[in-house]
Parts: sequence; C-alpha cells; structure tokens
Amino acid sequence: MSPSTVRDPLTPVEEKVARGERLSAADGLALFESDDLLRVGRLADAFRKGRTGDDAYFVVNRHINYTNVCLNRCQFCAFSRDEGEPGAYTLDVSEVVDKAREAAAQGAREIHIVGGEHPTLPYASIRSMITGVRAAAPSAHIKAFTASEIVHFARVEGMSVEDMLRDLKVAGVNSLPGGGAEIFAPRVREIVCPAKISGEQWLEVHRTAHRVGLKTTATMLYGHLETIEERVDHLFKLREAQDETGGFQAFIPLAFQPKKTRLAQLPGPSGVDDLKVLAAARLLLDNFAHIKAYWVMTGLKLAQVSLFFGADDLDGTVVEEVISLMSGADHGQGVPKSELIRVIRDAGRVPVERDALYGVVERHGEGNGSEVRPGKS
Ligand code: V47
Repeated sequence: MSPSTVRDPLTPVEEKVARGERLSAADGLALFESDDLLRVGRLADAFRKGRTGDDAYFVVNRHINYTNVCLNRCQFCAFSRDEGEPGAYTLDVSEVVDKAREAAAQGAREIHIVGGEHPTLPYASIRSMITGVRAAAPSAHIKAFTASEIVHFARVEGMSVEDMLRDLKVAGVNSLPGGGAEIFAPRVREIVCPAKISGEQWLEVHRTAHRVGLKTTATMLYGHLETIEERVDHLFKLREAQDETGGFQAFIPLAFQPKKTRLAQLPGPSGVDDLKVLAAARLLLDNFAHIKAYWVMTGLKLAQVSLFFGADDLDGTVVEEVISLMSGADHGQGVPKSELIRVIRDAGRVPVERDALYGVVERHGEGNGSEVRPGKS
C-alpha cells in the first residue's frame, strides 16, 4: 500500500460515528492513541450534542464520608486508615444526620454517603444512619455505599448482596454511587487494591442493584498503572452491563490524585489525558445517557472545558468530599450553585439544575440568573 492510501486510524471511527454504528475495542484504542486531541474532542462533542443538545447538568448535593477506617488500604487511597491509627475517624450517626439536615436546609437534592470498610462498625449503625438521614431530609435522594461497602455489609450480616440491597432500600437508600470500580483489570487490581472486591464482583453488585430497582452510576479511576487497553476493557465491561440492565445513569471518570498516596511517585494524568478519557468514554459508552466531569478531581476550569469533550454534567456543589481532599487534590471542597451556573453559561450551554435521577429542577436559561459574566455584555 502506498503512503497515500494508508488511512489514518481515526477516519474509520469518524465514519462509524456518522453512520451511528457502535465502536469496537480497536476504535477505542485508536481514540486513546490519537495525538489529535481536538479531532477526538470534536467527535465526542458532536455525539454529545446529539444526545443532550445545549443542556449541561448540575446537582446541588453534599458528600458525607462517614468513616475513613477501612480494611482494604488500597495503594491509590490516601483517605483510609487502620482502626486506632492517627487520623482515623468515624462519625456518629447523629453527626451524619446533622450534616444531612443542614444540607437539605440549604437545598441539597442529593446526599452522597460513602465510607471505608470498617471492621467493627455494626450494620445496625449503618442502617440507623440511613433511617436517620431519611427522617432528617425526607425529600433528599440518598445515594449511598459503593459496591465494595455493600459486599462488606452483606458479609458482616451473613446476608446475600441482594437481600442487603433490598434492606438498604427499605431503610431509605435511593441509588448507589459508582465508587470502588477503580479499573477492572485483575493485573492492576492485584497491585493497587488487592484486598478489594474484584471487578466482576463490582459489576455483579451493580447488576443486582438494578434488578432490585436501584439506579447506579459507574466510575473508572485512571492515570495510575493501567494501560489504554485496560481502560478500553473497563469501558466495554460497563457497556455490556448497561446493555443487560439499563440501570446506570452516568459514567464518571476519576482522575488519579497521587500526591499523598502510596503511589505518589506517579505523575497522575495530564490534562490531555483527562479530556481524552472523557471523549473516548462518551463515544464508547453509547448506551450511557450522561458523562460527568467531576471538577473535584480536575479543577473547575478543566471541568468546564470538558463540556467540549463529551461531558454534559459537572456533577455538583459537592461540599466536603474528604477522599479527594486527603489525596492532595486542591481544587476546593465545594462550589456554589451560582458558580456552576456561571461556568456552564460561559461555555455557551444552558445550565440545567437536576435532581439525582436527572429530573429537571430548573433550567437556568438566559435572563433568570443574577451572576455576572465578565467579558459578555
Ligand atoms: O471510590 C480514591 C476514588 C472514589 C483516589 O457516583 C480516588 O456519581 C482519585 O466514587 N484519586 C470516590 N480517585 C469518588 C466517587 C464519586 C465521585 C463523584 C460522583 C460519583 C457518582 C462518585 O474516588 C473512590 C475511589 O474510586 N479514589 N482515591 C485518588 N487518590
């Protein structure tokens, strides 16, 4: 074949996207291998626009990390502690409930509760925490417990995962967050989180949650020891599970924060990597309605730029997410709603305040916000 007839690897991907065809693993690799970030971004942006148009979502939410005591001690996690170690903490049920009450009073629609796998905290306390939050914030959506916490509670109580999920649903849990997925590849899990549930178990918990009527989200922790093949494999496993159940609401890539972890020698992902992961995810996860840019991990400025690389959601006001704070992420611990509205508008999108299930709370179209847009008249 002469050089002029060699096709560049992105052309067939662009053709497939234009024909509405599903992308293959080879296409996924071509996206990650491409040096033409803007071309990859344009493709993802056009795909996103076909799904969500000019809307960009955000939610008023609050994270509550009830304990950092954890049996797993994953290499990438600077949050976890052994029981009794300096810096270890466990909030009382009343402290969690107070934080939830305060959040609801400030307009939070979603309360995101996760913690470590505590070796001695009884399940009865976990349950009281949820019933307490439900009573204190009756109209807030409770998004609680990663798949690995669910497996831990089920083990402690001698219950099946399905029964545990049903019990938590009765107590007041409305959906599961996507944490703990990390990267599904056993090769990497063996190094970075050997004590944690496997990728297969994570997927099984989410399939079970969907079966019992709980929606969930999905994450991928990237920018540590994984290869691009392993990223594509992770995304494909999510796509396959979503084909089966349809229960995932959104995908959230989590940019590895190395600073205070046992993998601090690693540089962490670059900005180009952050944008490429979002764009590739948007294109490969054709059965996911939403892709979130989680500003806590990337900073609000890059999260804003992510709206041009496949993301349609900036997640939330967040408030006090300790997992990233302890890992050295220094992008702030909360952002006011007015700031999310401002950055979305400044990107030329319509800010849509959503609830936890993507129901529209308010469209902040031009003219009904009070914030100033410097440089725009
Ligand atoms: O489970 C831990 C990851 C997760 C680090 O579901 C780290 O809507 C980066 O899951 N660098 C917690 N990531 C955050 C999370 C999340 C956030 C926002 C929205 C949703 C959702 C989920 O963060 C953990 C773990 O996978 N993590 N340490 C670190 N050093």
